Amino acid sequence: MNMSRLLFVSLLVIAAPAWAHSNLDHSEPKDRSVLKQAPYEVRMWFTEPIKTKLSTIEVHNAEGKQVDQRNLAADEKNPNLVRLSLIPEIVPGTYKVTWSAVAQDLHVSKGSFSFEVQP
Ligand SMILES: [Cu+2]
Repeated sequence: MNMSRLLFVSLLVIAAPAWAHSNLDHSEPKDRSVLKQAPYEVRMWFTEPIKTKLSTIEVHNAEGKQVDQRNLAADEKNPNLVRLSLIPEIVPGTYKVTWSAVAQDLHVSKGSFSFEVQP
């Protein structure tokens, strides 16, 4: 086996887990966090890139009003990171993020978390 073939096989082994399904690693705001300032976006880091066109992330306030801007997109530099803008009028209260993420292998993972904005 020559070096380039060895390298190729090694890359295949390293790349294989990239097609496993994707789980939420962490988020900003964090689950159950209490914020002194209203966030302008929700960021979620997944274990693998997700298909943003097939995935859904929504943010609702306590009254059930959707307060995100429906502009879910992957970060330009980090494909595992997705961003969702919030409306500018985030007032004190509790907010719930509900998500359904479709991985490259089309497996779906779901969850929700919440955060609070203090007066
Ligand atoms: Cu999978």
